[in-house]
Amino acid sequence: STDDPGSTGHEQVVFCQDKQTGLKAIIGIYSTALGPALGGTRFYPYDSEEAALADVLDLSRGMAYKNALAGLDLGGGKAVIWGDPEQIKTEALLRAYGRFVESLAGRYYTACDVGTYVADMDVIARETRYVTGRSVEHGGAGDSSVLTAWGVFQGMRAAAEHVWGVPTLHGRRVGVAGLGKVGKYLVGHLLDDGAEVVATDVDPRAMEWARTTHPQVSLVDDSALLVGADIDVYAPCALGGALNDETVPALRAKVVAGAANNQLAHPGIEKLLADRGILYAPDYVVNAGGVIQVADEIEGFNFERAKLRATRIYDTTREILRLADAEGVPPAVAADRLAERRMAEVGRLRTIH
Ligand code: NAI
Ligand code: K
Repeated sequence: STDDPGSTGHEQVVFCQDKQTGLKAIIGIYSTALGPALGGTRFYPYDSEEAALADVLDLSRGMAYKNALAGLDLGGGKAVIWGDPEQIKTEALLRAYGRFVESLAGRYYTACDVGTYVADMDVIARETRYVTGRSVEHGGAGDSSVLTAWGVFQGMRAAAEHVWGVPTLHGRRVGVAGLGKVGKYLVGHLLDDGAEVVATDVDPRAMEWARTTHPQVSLVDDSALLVGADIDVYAPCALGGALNDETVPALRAKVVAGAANNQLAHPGIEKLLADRGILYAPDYVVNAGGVIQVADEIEGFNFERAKLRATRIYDTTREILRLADAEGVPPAVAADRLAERRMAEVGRLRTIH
């Protein structure tokens, strides 16, 4: 139940209001067992305060699991600003929000999410130190899709090894749905590795990008065609819910590994995938390269160090797939267990209650 934040396991939920600027925000800290809570700020016109609260509780919990498995010394948090960014986002509102983040004295670090951008983080940074995802000019990590794509590729290699015995996509047909910031980089890594790439995007400009920069990529008109195509690996890199009651039965791939958040449309889909003999590399495990990239800013951004950390997504994915086999559970369940284990073990050292 979200009526009582105490019942959801969150450490702290902070409601922020600034009448002058119209700011209404909720900061959710699920866990600081591993370190300060890190997670982005979503700026969204929720229908109600209840909807905003439900989202922040859910997202902050998800970040705790993602950061734990990314091997970061960071806990999980997230924030939502309730309102239409087109209507109310101003310098003053973002700075008022930054002061609330500062008031938590480092228990929560923010970053970009839906509706917030690098430029917004630069504004927030004028009021607080506890912000990542800033522009390169301001000491930031810049575009996080670079290491997101690299990490997805590493997770995909681990899944390929689990199924075919070798950690490469060489000679495999990989279907990439969504040629956005992440999908574009992913296509490059796949081609470098010797994979055959089939791709699609709803945006004609993205299709044109593929046609002109990578003529060897086969293009299909929509993602339904990609799902039904003769592919070995399916990489959802567009929106959430790619794995649902329609797509899973139609899927011909043996492996699913992609960047999109919340790929499983509802609980139970992980079981449906397992029943069909499809190996699903959990989204939040393989797409952690982005948070790894922005988290590195806290230490002073170093691309090579961050890339090395994102490369370890290969090892983590491997471990999760082994654990899933050993415990007879879908990989999504094994991932949750591994994250919970790390939070409990390290949290105990830190005597957090
Ligand atoms: P983006 O917005 O740059 O790219 C998404 C692409 O998907 C766009 O080109 C869009 O036209 C296309 N698309 C939308 N609906 C589609 C459909 N039905 N079929 C085919 N293509 C469709 O987003 P970005 O940054 O590349 O992120 C992709 C996914 O990865 C998102 O779910 C995002 O939440 C997730 N993600 C991104 C991270 C990052 O660092 N950028 C980090 C972790 C997750
Ligand atoms: K907790």
